[in-house]
Amino acid sequence: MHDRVDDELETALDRAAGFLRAAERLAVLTGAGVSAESGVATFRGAGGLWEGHRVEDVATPFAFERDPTLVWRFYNARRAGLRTIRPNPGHYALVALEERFGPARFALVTQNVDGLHRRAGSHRLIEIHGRLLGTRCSRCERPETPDETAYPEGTVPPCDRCGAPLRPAVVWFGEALDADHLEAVHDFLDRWRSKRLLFLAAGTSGAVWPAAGFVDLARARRAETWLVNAERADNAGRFDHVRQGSSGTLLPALFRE
Ligand code: BJW
Ligand code: ZN
Repeated sequence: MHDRVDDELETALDRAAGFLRAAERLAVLTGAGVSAESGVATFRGAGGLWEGHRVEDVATPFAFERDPTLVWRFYNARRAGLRTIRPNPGHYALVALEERFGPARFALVTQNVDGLHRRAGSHRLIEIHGRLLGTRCSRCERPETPDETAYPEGTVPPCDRCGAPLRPAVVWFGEALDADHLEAVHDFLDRWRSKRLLFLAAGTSGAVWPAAGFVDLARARRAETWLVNAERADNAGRFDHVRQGSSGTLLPALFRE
């Protein structure tokens, strides 16, 4: 027999499935929580520190200028951690949604740099905070290259063109997001404005901008907005519907047929 909590969840699941059936376009924003069940550490909340440093202290251009070996140590450890992890049911649910909506009516905007969405099979993907397994020059225009290297402790790789320190191809605090990425987000939201839009955010604390404000862009286009997150996100009040729980369980369940 179902208890009250089960019934409430069932009602929410039915409502979400109803919204999804009615939607004609789907924009999804994901954050670190979606990869938590794959074993990737989140940035904030429990376990959000790395060797006592806040992410705001190691993920900035100033930190890299001040102590590039410390910053590389942080990224080497995270690169090494990627070797043993796999996408989880939350990632695969988003692949299924992309297949269902088709490439033109689906966009997955991720703040995650771990590459798990791509490994799961998502194609319509905008990686707004870059890639952990990419390297670029901190000074010149040397193009980003795929790079899985975890560099030896205490070393900083030099650019083969200009000799300046290479850096991970991620977006740090105080750095502008790639203009092409922001344009792609706006283009998707503006395309077929007459078609009903659903905006779904999952596994993100809503603490980091501009991603935390994408829900407002969607609302301005009369989207129905949903948030699936383990804890109350900073921007939860901006969503029409908020479901608390794990994305690995709720994404496959909420949007089942
Ligand atoms: C689960 C779960 C499970 C757990 N299931 N859920 C406006 C107002 C105030 C400040 C600003 C503003 N505009 C810009 C700023 C400054 C700044 C900012 O936002 N600061 C805030 C801290 C206040 N933003 C920037 O600097 C951005 N740049 C910019 O705006 O440039 C403007 C500019 C223009 C022109 C010239 C120059 C500049 C850049 C932001 C870059 C963020 N980079 C990082 C690091 C990437 C590289 C790396 O990985 O090392 O991106 S920071 C870090 O936070 C990372 C993440 O992508 C990002 C977001 O975190 P996320 O994904 O939300 O993770 P968490 O850990 O915060 O939350 C996880 C959630 O999951 C939790 O809530 C859990 O409950 C939940 N969860 N398990 C479901 N199983
Ligand atoms: Zn260079």
